[in-house]
Formats: sequence, structure tokens, C-alpha cells
Amino acid sequence: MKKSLSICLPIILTVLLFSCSEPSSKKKAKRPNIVFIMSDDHAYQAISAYDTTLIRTPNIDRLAQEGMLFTNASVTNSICAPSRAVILTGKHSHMNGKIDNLSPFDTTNITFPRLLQKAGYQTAMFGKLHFGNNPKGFDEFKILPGQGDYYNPRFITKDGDTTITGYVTDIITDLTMDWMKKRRDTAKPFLLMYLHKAPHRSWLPAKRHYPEFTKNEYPLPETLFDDYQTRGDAAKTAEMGILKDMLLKYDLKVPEQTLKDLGISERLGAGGVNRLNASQKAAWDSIYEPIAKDFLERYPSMTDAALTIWKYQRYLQDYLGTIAAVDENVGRLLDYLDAENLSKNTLVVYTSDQGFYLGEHGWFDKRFMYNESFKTPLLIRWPNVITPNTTEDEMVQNLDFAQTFLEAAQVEAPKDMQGESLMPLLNSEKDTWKRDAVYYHYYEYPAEHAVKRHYGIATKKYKLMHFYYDVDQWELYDLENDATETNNVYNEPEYQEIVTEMKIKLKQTREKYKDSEALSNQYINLYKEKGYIE
Ligand code: SGN
Ligand code: CA
Repeated sequence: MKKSLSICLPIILTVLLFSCSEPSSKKKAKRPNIVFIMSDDHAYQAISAYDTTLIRTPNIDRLAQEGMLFTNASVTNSICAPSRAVILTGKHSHMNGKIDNLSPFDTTNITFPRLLQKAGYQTAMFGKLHFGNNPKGFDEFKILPGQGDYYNPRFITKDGDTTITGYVTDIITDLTMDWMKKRRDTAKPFLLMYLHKAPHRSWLPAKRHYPEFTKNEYPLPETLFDDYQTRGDAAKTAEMGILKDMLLKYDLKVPEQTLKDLGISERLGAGGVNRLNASQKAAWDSIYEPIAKDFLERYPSMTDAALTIWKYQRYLQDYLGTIAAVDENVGRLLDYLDAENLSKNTLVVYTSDQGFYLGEHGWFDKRFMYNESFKTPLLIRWPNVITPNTTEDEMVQNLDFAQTFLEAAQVEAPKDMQGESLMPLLNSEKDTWKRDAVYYHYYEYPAEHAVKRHYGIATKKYKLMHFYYDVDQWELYDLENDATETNNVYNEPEYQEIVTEMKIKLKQTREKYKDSEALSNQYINLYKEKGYIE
């Protein structure tokens, strides 16, 4: 008996050990590192995983080949700092208080990096934040002040400010790599926020790209000469037209002397070209001066249509040129993750703070709930979890990142976060994914580009928008039959049933997210008090 117990005991203990450790080892699956790569104003039309018409982005595309490409990702408010606030807090703008670029971010908000830091993650942020204050919850940060500069940019760090000679996209990556190589704590999982300034206006490419890109000619978008018939006032009065509002000097790098020779004066300055040092400027002039000389000769005989096309081509050359550097630098980071054997359990996101118009509807900039600025690129790679080369067309939003990252890191999300964790989609377990509409609310008006305040909802089939403040106008788009959103059917008799249904859905969605007319009015009154608007 004694003998048999002594033989059995180790077996019993082993069985017990395994039966106890199995569930807990499952629960404690190694927490992933999180690399959040975000660029500023990067249109999905300018990523070849989505569309090969304009540019090849082989490094960004790798994330889709080795992970998941989201074709229906959108933002809740298509403007920089508000989008970042939504991402960090997991709450809509009206709940986190950062409704536009004007007011500072309320740092008493709970953000997912603070929760991850508390849960033992090492946290770092490099690049553009645009909050008017420093980020909370980061062990290290080096951020651009406000919009930042393309050439020889200044950075804000915990130890004071510093200016670094060179090109911003390369420098943000150098800072990131330096942290990865020298200060990463290999005993902890990490959260890295790697945030590019490019391709934000005024689109200054790196020296290695502008000689090639300024020679390119791009196909014209179908709606470049949109006349906004059927649309309300907002589309007609917005000031983001390539012909009327895009500036020759600030945006398109035509030098002051050429403008003087043509008798043109413009409201904005050099758009960052004034920051180039002597050797940078000499290289720049060798390419951009001949372009200006050619323009000087051609301008007097140009029709509006010809000028629109000339501006569109110049715009895309520089905009896409800045993306070439983003793509190369993303490649540097992905190669490093591979070399360090980190790729498998690192969740890598590539996204933008919103989409952008590349001539669609005759526009540049963003702000509207129309597709090009409402939608945003989203690619996620996490080899331990995501099946490679998957395309996902569910409606997801920047609102969902916080809860996704918290769930991935096995940290409980605060109950008042308003997104949905994307984990069921990443895991290919879609049964629990029930979302059938997404909500949007844009506030920054009156302001630059004059896009009127509006809110709305989108389903996979329809989009309903309400413009308010100095108008009271509705628009409805039948997305399946009108991909370019040029036909507002809000008043069409055959769509009245849809209008009614969509209005009910909008009301329910606003209730769910706790947005209301009263809250919109509160923000308007607050801004009047602060003197931001009249
Ligand atoms: C700047 C740009 C605008 C742009 C806003 C917001 N003007 O003000 O064209 O819409 O940023 O962009 S500029 O003359 O300064 O270039 S955001 O991405 O930061 O929201
Ligand atoms: Ca932006």
C-alpha cells in the first residue's frame, strides 16, 4: 500500500499540476506587443493594398499579405486631434471633449496607454500627436509640436526640446529604432505608437523622392469636376477646392518670384520650404525651379480646367512623394521586428487619423462624412492570431482600437468606452460581431476649409447626414448604387421609406452613444464663450 502510494503520488501530483496549469496557461497566453503606426491624412487610395492606381506601397502592403485588410474602416470625426483623442480614449468626441483641433485635450480622460502602462507594458510614443499637451501614460515620448515640420523638425521630449537636422519621416523612425534597440525592456511587452506627420499638408517629399515623383502623371479622378448638383450648401461652400483653394506657393511650391512675375499674391507663405538649409534648398531648387519656369510660360493661356489639372498633378506628385518615405520607413521597422524575432506576437496596426481627398469632388483635405475622408486605411498583422491575407468588410472604426488593444493585452476595458473590440474579427470568430451602423459627428466650423457641422450614420447600404448650425439640411446616399456619392436622394420619393428607417436608426444610435442636439448646443455655447466662434 505504502509502496503503491509512493509510486502514485508523483503521478497524482503531475496530473494535478497539469490540470491546474492548463486553464491558467491559456489565460496567460503571452501578451502581445502592440505597434500602432499611424500617418496623418493618408488616403486609402494611396496604399496599393487597396488600390494600385496611384502608388506602390510594398511595405505597408506586407501587413495585409501577412494579416488583415479592412475595407470598411472609418473615423468618427474626420480631423486630426479629435481622431487621436477617440483612438486613445475609446470614446466619441462628444464624450471625450476633444471635438476639434482648437481646444486642448482633457488629460483627465482615461486612455488605453495609461491602462497598458499600469498593467506592466513598456510604453513609448514618437511623432505627431497634435494635442496641445504632452501624452500621459508613456515611459518615453518624442513628439512634434503641433503640426510639426517636414525638414529639420523640432521635437518635444521629457527632457526638453530638441531640433534634428534631416527629414521628418526618417527622423521619427530613427527615434523609434533608437528606443527599440537601446531602451526596450525585453522583460516586458511593449506599446509603441509610431506616428508620422506625412502625408499632411504642405506635402514636402524627401530629396531622394521628389526628382522621381515630380515627373509622374496621374489619372484624373472621375469626380474632379464635380458640380455638387443634388448636394446641399455644405459641399458647395466648402473651401477645399483644388482650383480655388489650393495655393500655388504654399501647397504647390511655386516660388515667390514666379508669383510676382505673374502678378499673383497669396495669403500663405512658403509652406515649410523656408526651413530647408542651404544644401537642402539647393537640391530642392534644382528640381522645383524648372517646374516653376514651365508654369510661368504656360499659366497665361491656361483655362480653369487646365489649371485644375496642373494643380492636381503637382499636388499628387508631392503628396505621394511623402508617402514613398513613409512606406520605406515602415519597412525598416517591420524588418527590425523580423530580425529580432518579434513579429509573431506583435500586433502591428497601420492606419491614418482619417482619409483624404485626392481630387475626388474637386477637393483636397478631409472633414466631410463622404467616403474618401470618412473611411481610413486599416491593416492589422498579428501572425499568432490573424490568418494571413484576409480581407474584412465589417464596419469598424477608430473608436474600436482602445478596447481591441486592451482585450489583446488581457486588461479589462472601462465600461464607459464606446467601441467594440475587434478581437472576434481578428480571430475569425465573427458570430459575436453585431454592428450594423456607425456614427459620425464633425464640429470644426466656422473654421479653415469651411466644412459645415454635421453628423450622420452609415450602414453598408446607405449614409444619412444632417448638416446644422447655420443650415438645416439632410443628405442620403445609396452607397451600393452611387459609389462616388454624387447623387443625394434624400428628397427622392422612392427613398422616403429608407429616409424614415435611417432616421430611426440615427436616433437610436445617438441615444446609444449619448449624443444629442442639447449637447451640440452646449459645445456651440462653450465655443462662443471661449471666443473660438462668434
Ligand atoms: C492645417 C492645414 C489645413 C488642415 C488642418 C487640419 N492648413 O491647419 O489644411 O485641414 O491643418 O489638419 S495649413 O495651412 O496649416 O497647412 S489635421 O490633419 O491636423 O487635422
Ligand atoms: Ca490628419
